[in-house]
Amino acid sequence: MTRLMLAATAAALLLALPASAHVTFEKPDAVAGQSYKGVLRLGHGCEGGSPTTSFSVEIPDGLALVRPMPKAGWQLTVETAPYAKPIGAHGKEVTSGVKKITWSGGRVQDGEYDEFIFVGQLRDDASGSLAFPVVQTCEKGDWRWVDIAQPGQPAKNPAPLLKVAAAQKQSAIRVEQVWSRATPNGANVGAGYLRLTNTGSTPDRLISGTTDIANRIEVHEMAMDGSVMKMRQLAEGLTLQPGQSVELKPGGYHLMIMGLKGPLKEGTPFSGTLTFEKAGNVPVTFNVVGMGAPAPSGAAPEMMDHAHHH
Ligand SMILES: [Cu+2]
Repeated sequence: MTRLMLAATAAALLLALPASAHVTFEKPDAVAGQSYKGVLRLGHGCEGGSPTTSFSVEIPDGLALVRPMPKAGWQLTVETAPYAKPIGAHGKEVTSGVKKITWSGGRVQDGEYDEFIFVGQLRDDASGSLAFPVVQTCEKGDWRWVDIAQPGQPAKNPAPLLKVAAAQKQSAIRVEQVWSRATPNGANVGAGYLRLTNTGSTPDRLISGTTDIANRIEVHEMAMDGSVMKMRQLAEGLTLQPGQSVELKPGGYHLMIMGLKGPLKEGTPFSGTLTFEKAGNVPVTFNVVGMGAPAPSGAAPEMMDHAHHH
């Protein structure tokens, strides 16, 4: 047979299969880092209408902590293997888990429909299409749903695919009490204050900021220079340890709003963006209090007054 004839035969076989031929997931979309219930749908027997007597599925690395659902009338067996990397569960490190599930000894007639179910946890870094190769064994013959489509070449017997979307990144940095003071006409700098809390499990760093109403936002600290309190830019940014809460307040850490394009006016809030090493860009809105007004209630009390000289 020529290669062309083989291809034509394969195409004819594909066309001969009913539309529900493939083994597929009831829910083929999932989100990284979330739990997933996989329902694999079996729609037909093997060639010649032979009834299905065994169904096995391989679990890809992207899905961990897998537990299969038993089926009445079927014997359940699992194969476990070490994970490429451990995964945390209930405060413990889990280093191995289910890599293959087989339901056997049951019977699904060709004209019947059945489901094979498991649950698991998608890893945080799972992405793209995860393939779950399935072998469907019948009284006569089997179907191996193990093929992966290549560019320009559809899979003949496709493995069930689960499309995993990246997790929506939730910022670990909590920003509260964002405020500033009105500035006199002609002033080219202002100050910004707020409370930052790192609710995550890794350190992060406030590096800088931007706002439409000025050239840039810097992170400053007040420090003793001999007997004189002076401020200076934190070139490395302000580090926030996990669980740490830091007040940026008059007399302490503060944001320096550099190159004001106009005066800051009491009662006219302005928006900006703070840039963190890990949390990325976090939008903020500064409420502007009067020039001589005390810190807004809830904000940190002032430790001392200081003038900014830039
Ligand atoms: Cu400053």
